Parts: sequence; C-alpha cells; structure tokens
Amino acid sequence: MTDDPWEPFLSTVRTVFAFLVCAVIVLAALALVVGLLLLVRIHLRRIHEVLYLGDHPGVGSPGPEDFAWLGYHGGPVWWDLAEVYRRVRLDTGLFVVFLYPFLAAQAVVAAAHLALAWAGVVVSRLVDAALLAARRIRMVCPNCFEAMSYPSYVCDGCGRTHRDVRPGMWGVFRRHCVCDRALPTLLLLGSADLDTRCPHCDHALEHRPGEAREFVLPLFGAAGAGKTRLAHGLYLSLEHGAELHPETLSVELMGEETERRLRESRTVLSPRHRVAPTPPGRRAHGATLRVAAGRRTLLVQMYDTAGEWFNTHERTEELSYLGRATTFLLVLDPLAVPAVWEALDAEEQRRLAGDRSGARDPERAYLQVRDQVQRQYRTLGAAPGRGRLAVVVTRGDLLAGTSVDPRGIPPERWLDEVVGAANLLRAAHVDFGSVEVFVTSAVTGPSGAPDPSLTTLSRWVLARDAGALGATLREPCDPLSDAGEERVPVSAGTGGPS
Ligand SMILES: Nc1nc2c(ncn2[C@@H]2O[C@H](COP(=O)(O)OP(=O)(O)OP(=O)(O)O)[C@@H](O)[C@H]2O)c(=O)[nH]1
Ligand SMILES: [Mg+2]
Ligand SMILES: [Zn+2]
Ligand SMILES: [Zn+2]
Repeated sequence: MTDDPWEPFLSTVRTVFAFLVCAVIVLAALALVVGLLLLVRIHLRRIHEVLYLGDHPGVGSPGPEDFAWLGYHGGPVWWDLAEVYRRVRLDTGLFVVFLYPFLAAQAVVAAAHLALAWAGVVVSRLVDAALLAARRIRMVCPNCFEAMSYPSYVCDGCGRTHRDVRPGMWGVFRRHCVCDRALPTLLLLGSADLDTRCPHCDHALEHRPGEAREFVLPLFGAAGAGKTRLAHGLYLSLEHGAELHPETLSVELMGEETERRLRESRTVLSPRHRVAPTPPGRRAHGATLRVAAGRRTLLVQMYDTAGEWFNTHERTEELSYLGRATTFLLVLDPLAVPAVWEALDAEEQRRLAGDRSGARDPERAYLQVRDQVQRQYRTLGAAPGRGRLAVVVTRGDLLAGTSVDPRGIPPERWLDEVVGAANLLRAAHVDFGSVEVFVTSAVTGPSGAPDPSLTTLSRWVLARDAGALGATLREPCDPLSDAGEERVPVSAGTGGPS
C-alpha cells in the first residue's frame, strides 16, 4: 500500500470546496429570505398605503349625482387589489413573480370579504322582506297613493334624500352618506327614525311607514253627504276609547297635516256645528291615525275626498288609493233622497231643509267608485270581491223622532224600505264580499262623548283588516265593545250591523 503524497492536499481542497458550496448555498438562501422579506415588506407597505391610508388616486370622490359612498364590497375591494398589484410590480419589476403567492392570498381574503358581505346583503334583505310580509305591511303614500317597496330617508347630517337605503352596493348594515354620516339600511336597524319621504313624489311621510300595518280607508259619497264629519267622528270615537282605557288603547294623529285637519274634531262634532265643504280642487290626502292596542299597531289612512271627485270617471280615476283598500265607506245623506224627504211632514221638512245636501242620487258615487275599484284591482292583480263595504247613513240625530225615524229597525231594512235603496243594496252585495249598513250620528252628547253609533262603525271598520287588533278592541274592558256587536240602535240614530 503506497501513500499518495497528494492525498492530504486533495482532501483539504475538497473540504474547502464543500465549505464554499455550503457557504454559497447558505448565502443564497439568506439572500432569498432577505429578498423575500423585502418583497413582502414592500407588499405590506403598499397594502397599508392603499387599503388603510386610502392613498388611491384612481378612486375619486362621489359625483354630484351620488348620495353615498360605495360599500367596500361594492367595487373598492377589487380596485384596491389591482392598485396594490400595480404598485408592487413597479417597485419590484420581474421579482414580482415571487410575490404571486402573497398576492393570491390577498385575493382570497378579498374574495372571502366579498362573499361574506354579499351574503349579509342577501340575508338581511330577505329577513326584512319576510318580516314585512309576515306582518302584512304594505306601504302606501298618503299624498300620491303609490305603493312603495321602501320609503326614502333623509340624511340627518346633510339633508340628502337616499332613495333606496336597503343593503346593497352602498353598505350592508350601514351606508355612508357622502357627508360621511352613517345611516341604517333597514327598518329593522332603525331607519324609520330618520325623516322619511315618498320615493315617488318626495312628500314628507310623518307616519313612520314600515313600522306598522297600514290600513287604507276611503270615505266616498256625493257632495255634502257627510264624509268629512264622519271622518272626525271615527277619529273621535277611537280617541274617546283611548281616553277611557289608556292602558289598552292609544290613538295618535300622525304628522302636522293630519293634526291640522282632525284636531278640531270635538268642535266639529258639536250638534250645531256646520262643516264647510271640502275644497273640490284639491286631491285628497290620507289622514293617518296610529291606533295601538297592546302590542298591536295599525296606521289607519283615512281618505276624505270632496264629493265632486265621484261625479265623473276621469276624476275618480285619479284616486288610485281606491285600489289599495279593501274596506270602503259609502256615505249617504238620507235627507237628499227624494223618497225620504217626501215622507217627512211639512214641519219636519221646514226644520231640516238647511241640513239637506243637493245630490239626489247616492247610486251615482257608488257606481263610479265600484267601477274604479274593480278596474284598479284588475290592474294590480288583486282578487275581486274581497272588499267590504259599509253603507253609512249620516244625520241619524236629525232623523230621530221624525216620521222616518230609523231607531228600532235593522239599518239594512230601513235603507231598503224607507230610503228605497234596494237597487244599491243588491249591487253592493254582488260587488263586495261583505256589506253592512249603519246609521250614524256624527255628533257629541252633552258630556262631550261621541255618539255610540260612531264607535259601532269604528269597531266594524277595524274588526277584520286589523286582525288581532280588531279582536283586542272587542275585549270586554274596551269601550269599543260596550255597544255590543249585535245591539240594535239605542241612541238617536245609532245603527248597528244588520
Ligand atoms: N247633525 C248632523 N249633521 C251632519 C251629519 N253628517 C253631516 N252633517 C252635516 O252635513 C253637512 C255636510 O257634511 P260634510 O261632512 O261637510 O259632507 P262631505 O261629504 O264632506 O261634503 P263635501 O266635502 O262637499 O263632499 C255639514 O253641515 C255637516 O255638519 C250628522 O251625522 N249629523
Ligand atoms: Mg268634505
Ligand atoms: Zn308619494
Ligand atoms: Zn349626509
């Protein structure tokens, strides 16, 4: 065995070479790690700049047409991702390929944010819509009579009107007005606390639509029939009930306009008061009452339009609230009907001449409205024949003690036999699902309490469409039940369902 004299030398070279290779590998790995860390730092800095400092020249302020900032999921999430990519590519050149996994991770986070936000949009809208449907809330503007899927809300910071605040591009649970004020996006989240407007006519809606069921109640009939006085009477009967039993019933006039029109009800109903005709030039505006019994609330919109509107097809056609109602009050002045007038003796005629209105034919207004309701139901796809009609004979107090005194006779029979309204009644029974006749006295008694006939009518009005609220109103403790469902009139001209 011979010793190679080069062997120690070669061994040293190999060792040095191996060391050098290791050093290069370590250095390369170090360089790679340091490089990657630098790249990641650049990426994170750009993310910070774009996402958190909002340094994004590509995204401008909202224009004059815009009213809210887009929600992050409504576009900015992708714009930010593209901007971060643009900047890191500029910073790192070809080395950007090393950042692809990190950019992909950012894209995954962005996509997850997007998925979560849009799921929030869909779920919250569904829940809100389901709650409105379950509570059978449909919103109708008392000014233009259009149905609204959602009211518009006014920003309490700058006064801008937001047409549709519901969750979407502009926000999930909150949206940010261009003035930066955060607004709730749903009735559930408190949007009803903001000033509300109609999305169709921009009229201020002071009755907080969406919080409770709305109940459209049209009063119609010839000029001078007694619609305005009856509207006051209905309000006062509920008011009186609430005064007697504040713990079970409350009634509130919603908004300035309703208050202006109904606050004088007690004066209007004093027996000697004469009501001025409703100006025929003006379209009706629904007067809204908030009626609450226990936890149940109803927004009653009473529409009292001047009698002239029911004379021609063209005018009645404009009253599109008719198609939104299922309960109707046909108001009728018995003294105007020739058969009733002629049945009075000369002395009675002399005494009541000043209380007689001019329209001789109550059927005219009925047919106009009936045709219009059927037309509007067809247009809206509503089921025909589901409506309820009350034929309300006014001036019961004036008829009391006369030759045509309705007391003690079932109101429908009296209407048929004394007023001679058999044709009208026959048509009404064909056209409406249910028909009741009432004789009312829109007056207050000596104590200031409204005549019980008004309470009887109020109870009938609220009984079905108000659902459980109607039932609450019938509970024994409630004054509205005092007259009893089947009771035959006792006070002057009091009518009950026949
Ligand atoms: N005593 C008494 N008077 C009534 C009653 N109902 C109506 N009147 C009077 O009849 C007249 C006409 O009543 P309104 O309520 O103005 O009639 P309207 O249907 O609103 O009339 P237009 O607005 O012109 O369409 C007024 O002088 C009322 O005071 C009632 O039940 N009793
Ligand atoms: Mg009137
Ligand atoms: Zn409107
Ligand atoms: Zn604002």
